[in-house]
Amino acid sequence: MKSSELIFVPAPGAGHIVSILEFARRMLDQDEHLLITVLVMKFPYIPYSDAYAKSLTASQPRIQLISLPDVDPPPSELYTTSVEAYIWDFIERQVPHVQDIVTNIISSRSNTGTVRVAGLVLDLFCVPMIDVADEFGLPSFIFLTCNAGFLGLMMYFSYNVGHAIPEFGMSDPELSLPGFANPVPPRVFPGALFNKHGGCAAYVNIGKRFKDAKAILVNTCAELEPHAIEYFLNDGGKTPQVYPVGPVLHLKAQPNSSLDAARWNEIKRWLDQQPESSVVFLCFGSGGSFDAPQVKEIALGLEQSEQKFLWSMRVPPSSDFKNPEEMLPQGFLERIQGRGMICGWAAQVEVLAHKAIGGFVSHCGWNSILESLWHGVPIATFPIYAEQQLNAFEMVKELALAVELKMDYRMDGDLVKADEVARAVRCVMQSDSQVRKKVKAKGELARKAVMDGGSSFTSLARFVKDVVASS
Ligand code: UPG
Repeated sequence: MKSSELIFVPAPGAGHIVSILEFARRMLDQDEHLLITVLVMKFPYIPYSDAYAKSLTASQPRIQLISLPDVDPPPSELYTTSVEAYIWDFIERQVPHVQDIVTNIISSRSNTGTVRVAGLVLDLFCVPMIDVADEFGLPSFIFLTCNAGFLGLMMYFSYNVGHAIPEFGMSDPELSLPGFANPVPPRVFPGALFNKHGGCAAYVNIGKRFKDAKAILVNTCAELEPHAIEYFLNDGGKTPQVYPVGPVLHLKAQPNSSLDAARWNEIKRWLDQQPESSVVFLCFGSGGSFDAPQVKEIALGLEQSEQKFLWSMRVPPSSDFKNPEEMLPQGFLERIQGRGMICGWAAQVEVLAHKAIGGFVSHCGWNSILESLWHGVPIATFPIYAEQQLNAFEMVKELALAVELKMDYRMDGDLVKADEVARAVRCVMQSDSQVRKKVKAKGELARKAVMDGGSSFTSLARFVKDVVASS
């Protein structure tokens, strides 16, 4: 019997690479004849992508990693004016290399005659590579590391936006987006949509290519986003075939060079001594950080809340501070001794699994949301960038699965005050709240979805069968 091979192209960054590679592993579990080749790119601002990819695939003989050659990066000023525009430009520079590698793979497989290349599985940022697949008559599949709500935004661009790049304004009227039950106010749109230096164009151009994929795999489950999934499965063929396959989570924390092992052991010992559900965890993703005035307000809010806390904090890339503790209010560390702990990079999935954690102040990256649901820990929303404001809106308004701290925070100019932080922290830590009950129930359903016979498990099995059958 011939084997089928899929070529995966993940985008760099913990939030993207970990879930797509975990998804690759789950696909292999479904079919012993399947092979996967992963093309890994070195992104200038995320040095650990390579190491992540290696460690995540080390024990998988049926996954082969190929490093894409270095390319001249886009000008660094572009990263300052729009991260999304920079990534879009960077990915487009990879296309000729992906084309060469796919050509080599196809010709070497046709020489042996035992393996058939079945398609490309692309991160959302890698949609320009749909052209490479088209050239070889191969199907492209998008593995969406975000949720079905975000798919709604992308499909809105796929179907409603013509050649000219639209302009969005914060005070524009609410929009009806595919998959959302409520109209969506532009103030919760991804910040890139308001960026006139290529950010909006990058997002819209990504969205416009979604309709060209053969299928879209979404890191969610029907139980979690019922309205959106129902919409996409029954929209009369407007959207490519959607497979909800999540939650795809890697439940073991990844080794990270920023993790201070000694400090981490100290924190674990401290957590072990705390009563059940008594500590609020604050963490803002692989890239989230705040300026000093915002750090001060969060610190004062934590003091006011009188809750125990573990706070993972980082210095903003452009700041003069060397150490995040320098940004804290005077005397804070002494005052919170025994009640609060500060760390840099945290082993987040381990923290959320710890019985002492009772609430999570999160930037609302989709992986963080899934991890917290998985462990039944309610979130207070504090989105920072990317599509996090939209995720916060979905969690608070659409699904009633989170406490609103902020849904529309923007780094440039907003300041969330200490009393708002204190209120949301107290609220998310309430032991008998409706939100906590709902989160626990949804978390259970999400776990069942990926078990043998569950909705996402079945959807993944169907995808593997469809891919193998059509190759
Ligand atoms: N993490 C840690 N320790 C930390 C910080 C993060 O282990 O101190 C882990 C966390 O457990 C999670 C991942 O890193 O697995 C972070 O993923 P996510 O919560 O999705 O946040 P980002 O890293 O910010 O992810 C990017 C985007 C986000 C988007 C996500 C998926 O910023 O908005 O939803 O990618 O596409």
